Amino acid sequence: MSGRLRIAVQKSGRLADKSLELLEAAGLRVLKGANELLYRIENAPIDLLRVRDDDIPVFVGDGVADLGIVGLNVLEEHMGERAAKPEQVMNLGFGKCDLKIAAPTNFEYRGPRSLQGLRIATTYPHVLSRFLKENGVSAEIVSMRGAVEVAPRLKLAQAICDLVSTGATLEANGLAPFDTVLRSEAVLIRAPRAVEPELQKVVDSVLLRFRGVTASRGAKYVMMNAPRAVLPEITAILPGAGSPTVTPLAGSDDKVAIHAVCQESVFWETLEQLKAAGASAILVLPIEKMM
Ligand code: PRT
Ligand code: ZN
Repeated sequence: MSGRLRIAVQKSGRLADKSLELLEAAGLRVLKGANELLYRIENAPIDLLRVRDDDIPVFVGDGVADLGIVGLNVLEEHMGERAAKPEQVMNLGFGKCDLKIAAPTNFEYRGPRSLQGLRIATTYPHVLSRFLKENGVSAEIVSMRGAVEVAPRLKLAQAICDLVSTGATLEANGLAPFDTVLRSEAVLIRAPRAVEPELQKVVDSVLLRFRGVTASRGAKYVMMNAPRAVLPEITAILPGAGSPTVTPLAGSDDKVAIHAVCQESVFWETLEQLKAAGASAILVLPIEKMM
């Protein structure tokens, strides 16, 4: 292929903007040209193949694209279908939703066995079939293309298996969630065959930068001064930090400066605990890049 790496992304929909934001955050400048199918990356030999999300595992599996950004739900459904399987490389932290079993609110659910012998409507027949099999349940799967939430009202099925994020769609249709079949988010996938050697460097760099972007999201750099004696206590309070950097403070024998990268949110409560433990001059800074 033409010396340029191809990344398949959703053209429009729930993952489209977030995928472009991830690329931009990784320093890849997206040129939105007249060609609707292909966008070019200005500062790297990369083209974005803009397609429907359902086609992304197919293109990446077949090697038409080298990488792809797609919901785990779509990837898992595809895995039941095709011979050429893309490889799942990393979770990307956006597009989170759950594939759930739902039914009219008065349904008495006592675990997957309650689904025995029922008709269940879904757009995810493979994932649902795997879930039923794993739980030793036999039920009839009604495969639909969309609007699954209306199936119980139309007496097409007694239960459904569909994506839920806020739950508003279920509620509006008199349904309630009863079980989780799959927790999903956007994932990066890779073609099963190797790319040209000079493009492998581009792949490595994209992976490294995506890891950096996802790791630095929500991460904070925390600095403070404290007596050396309370160091263990302070380390225990800092959320999701590895071992902090500790440096002596000029003109003080027992006081040190403590610097740490916190992977989780740092709340006011945390700062109050640090202060109570003896820390002073506490600063919390956002992290722009991480590698
Ligand atoms: O056109 P194309 O085929 O590319 O897009 P699409 O219409 O198939 O998919 P799209 O854009 O709707 O979603 C793309 C991906 O976003 C999905 O495959 C999921 O990985 C992820 N995602 C995250 C969601 C949701 N949240 C979500 N809430 N996909 C769909 N929904 C739907 C759900 O199916 C249900 O109809 O939203 C409704 C429920 O939402 P709540 O908030 O009412 O619970
Ligand atoms: Zn789709």
